[in-house]
Parts: sequence; C-alpha cells; structure tokens
Amino acid sequence: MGVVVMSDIPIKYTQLFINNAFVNAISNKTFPVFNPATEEKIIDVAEAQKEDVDAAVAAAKKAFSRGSPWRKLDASERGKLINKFADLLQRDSQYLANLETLNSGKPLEAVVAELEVYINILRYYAGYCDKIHGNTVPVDGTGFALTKKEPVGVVAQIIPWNYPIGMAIWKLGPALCTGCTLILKPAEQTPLTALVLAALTKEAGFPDGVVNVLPGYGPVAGEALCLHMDVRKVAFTGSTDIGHKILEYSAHSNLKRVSLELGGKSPLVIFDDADVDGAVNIAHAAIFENHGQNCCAGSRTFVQSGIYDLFVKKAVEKAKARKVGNPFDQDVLQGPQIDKPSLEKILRMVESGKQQGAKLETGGSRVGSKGYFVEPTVFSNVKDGMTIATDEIFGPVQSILKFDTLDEVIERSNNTQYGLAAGVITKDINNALVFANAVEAGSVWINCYDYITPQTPFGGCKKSGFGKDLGPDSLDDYLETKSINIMLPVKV
Ligand code: TXE
Repeated sequence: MGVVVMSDIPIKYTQLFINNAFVNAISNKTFPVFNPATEEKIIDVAEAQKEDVDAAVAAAKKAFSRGSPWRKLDASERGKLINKFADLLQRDSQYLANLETLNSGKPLEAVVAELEVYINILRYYAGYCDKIHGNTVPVDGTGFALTKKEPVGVVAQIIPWNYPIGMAIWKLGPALCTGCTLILKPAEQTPLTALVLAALTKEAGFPDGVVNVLPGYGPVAGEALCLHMDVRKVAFTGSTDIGHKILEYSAHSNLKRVSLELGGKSPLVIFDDADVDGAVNIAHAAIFENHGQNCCAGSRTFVQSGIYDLFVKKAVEKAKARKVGNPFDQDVLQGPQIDKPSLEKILRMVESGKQQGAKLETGGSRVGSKGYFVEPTVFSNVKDGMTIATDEIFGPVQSILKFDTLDEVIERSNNTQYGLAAGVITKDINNALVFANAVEAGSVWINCYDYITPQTPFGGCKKSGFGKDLGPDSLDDYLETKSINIMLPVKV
C-alpha cells in the first residue's frame, strides 16, 4: 500500500461509543487530546465516568443476554462480520494512518505498514469463529461426556498508547471471534483512532452493544470497568504497576478473569559468529522501532566479546543516521515520544546511565524544544545492575552489554523480573536452540526480532504478565469450558 499524506485530517468522532451510538458523557465532561509532535491540542474528547461505564456495561450485558441477536448469530456469520470489519479497515487505511500519526507521533509510513498486519489479524480471527470446538471425553463407567467452549461474556479491554490501532485490533479480534461483548478503553493519550474503529464495527453490522468504546482516564473509567460486577474478564496491556492494580480490582470485585501484557526488559543476544552488519540492523530495529515504545523492545543488547567493539562502532553509526523529525515526512524513522512524562522518564534514565558508569556513545538529549523528540541514544559498557539494564526505559535508548559464554548469557538474560521476549543471532543452531529453550520469555526470535504474526501467541511470563494475545491461545482467555456428562444405560 502506498502512503498518502493528508493535508486535512478530519476528526469525525469525539464522543463515547455505547450501544452503537456516539453519545456525550452523562456529565458532559471532556478531556484534551494532544499532538506529541507539536504539543498542541488536537481536540476535546468525551471523558467516561463511572456512570458511563455502567451504561456501556449494561449495553454489553444486554447484547450478550440469552436469545439476543448476537448470541443467536451463527459462528460463521460472526466470521463474516469480522471480515467485513477488516474490509472497512482496508478501505479507510490511509485516513486511519494519518489520524494515528497525528495523535501518537508514529511515523506515517510505519503505521500504513502496520495496518496491513492488523487487517490480516482480523482475517485470522474471522476464519477461526466456526472452528472453536470442544472434545468428546472417554469417561469411566457407562457415561459419555463432551466439552463445549462458551464465551465468557462481557469483557473490558484496556489498552496503551504505543500501538493504538494495533492494540485495539489485538483485543477486539479474539473477543468478537469467541462471541463475547466488550468495552474497549483506549489510552487517554490516543483515543481518536479507536473511535473510528468503533464506527467501522457499526458499519460492518455488529449488533447494538457488542462493541463499546469509552475514552477516559485509567483511575476513573479504567478502574470502574475493572471493579464492575458484570464484567467477566479484563484484558489489559500496559505498565506492570497498573497490572498489579488490575489483579486487586478483580480480587475486590467478582474475581473476574484477568490477562495482563505488561512491561519487559528483553535480551537480544548476538554471538561472535553472527554477520555483524546484519546483527547491527536487527538490534537497531529491535530497540529503536516505534521510538523504543515497545513492550517487547530488545532493550538489553548482549554482544559476545569477540565482536563487541566492532558492533558498538557500527551500532553508533546506525543510531546517528536515524532521522528524527516530523512523523508525516517520508524519510523520518522516529517521531516524538508520546508525552512529557515519557520524555522526562527517558531523560532521567539517560542521566542514571551516565552516573552509574555506562559510556554514552551518542545521543542522550532532547531534540529541539517543541514536541517530545529524543535523540537516538546508545550506551556501551552497560553492566547488569545499572538502572538502564534493569528498568523499562520505553524510549530510543540502546544498552549494549558484553558477554563471553552461552551459559553466562542465559543466566544474565534471565536475571530480570520480566519475561516477555528474547532474541538470539548466531549461525550455530545448537547455541540458538539451547538459548531458546533456556530463556524465560514468552516469545523467542532466532536470527530476527519482533517477528509477530497473527498465528503465533504473544505474551509473557514473570512480571511481564500472563495470558496471550494472537494465535489460538488468545481465544482461551475469552472462553469457558463446560463439560456435559451423559449417563448411558450400558457400555457397548
Ligand atoms: O501506562 P499505564 P503509562 C510501560 C512503559 C511506560 C510506563 C507508563 O514503561 O513508560 O508503562 O506508561 C490505563 N485502572 N508501558 O502510564 O498507566 C490507562 O488509562 C485501570 C508498557 O501510559 O499502565 C491506559 O489505558 N486502567 C506497555 C493503560 O492503562 C488504568 C504499554 C496503560 O496505562 C489505570 C504502555 C487504573 N488504575 C506502557 N491506570 C506495554 N506493555 O506495551 C491506568 N490505566
């Protein structure tokens, strides 16, 4: 798909989406949404409060009630609706991409490419709708048993700002595929494209109340969703701190199911036998893509001692060449960070790296004074205990560490509270597979990084959370297994 830069990007929707209608918040409250490249306000958007959450959950509950049009719809027909939604996403890709760039600062070209993947993700789920089945079970005695997979019901989906369209599609796909109804809460920084997606689900023909979208703040709308007694599951992607809270909300309300996709500090390990230029490119993309605002970013680059100095030299050249600027410009690879707190956190982390003795090879400062731009930054001589090696920076900061042996690098890779992803680059299949088996991570990439497909489950372990997005495993979180046990008079 080519890239069309729109000179005028109309904002069509700024209200809450409840029961297939755009409505104001009951309180009429709104909140401002900003362009991170200019720091200017784009528009005010309706802000959901507890009473709006109650209305959206009521609509979703009604849509899920026994005998409702959604419950009676054939599974294959659900698939057709999802496919229609994918068609509409394709039709409106250029508009959605421009709006996403305006609101998030992500480079337009990257967003257009990502949209192709999101369309494929929807098609994957569309095809799965009528392939979700249980088993027959060889029970003891004369009985006969079968299992059936049923949707959990009303689900709340709370997503971050780093991939606003992507995270929405990752969450909507399995919920719609399994026949759940949902309330999606986009991040307060980036609600605009989620509202367009809402309008497209209506146009595709999803019945009233199946999809609801509530822009608003986490501690208000997010908390009310998580504490609601009629919400059966929360799917959350965001920070580890809030992940802890989501579990508390569940414990304090109705023990709703929870799936959490949280932070990471993912190791990317490069052995001496790797092609250095190729490895530098993979490692560069692994950390700098999306300005480092990526939960599975390869944020600990481990390089074996034999190629360490050469690797650092080339990694620095690559970082220096990375063009930062207006995300609508075609040759720009890096736009602004999402907001001021994010910018300040990154600059604080850079300071801590310098103070703790890492060598700042390039970057480390803000670019300009308008917009939240940060120089692509590379640290060498990074040691395991330094804050830049232990904590998620979520910015364009590459930390390069040195290692000697396979055993040592496995140990050090696992020496983190996180377990989201890992990568290894080597020509030695044994080293690659021993590492892949030993590393504590939900996804492992060999001779590549960030290779995410609709078919492969994605999600971490340890403090990176639990539960999966994508792939067949993502459906499990949205399904209950019911056993139906039948007593027969005889065994034949
Ligand atoms: O995350 P939050 P923030 C990490 C990354 C980043 C840091 C802070 O390190 O620098 O988190 O980002 C909603 N109840 N990640 O502050 O607060 C909130 O409205 C219910 C990694 O943006 O976790 C938003 O929709 N919901 C991550 C979503 O949670 C609440 C992506 C994420 O916001 C809530 C983003 C509450 N009490 C940040 N408080 C990843 N895994 O990719 C907030 N929210």
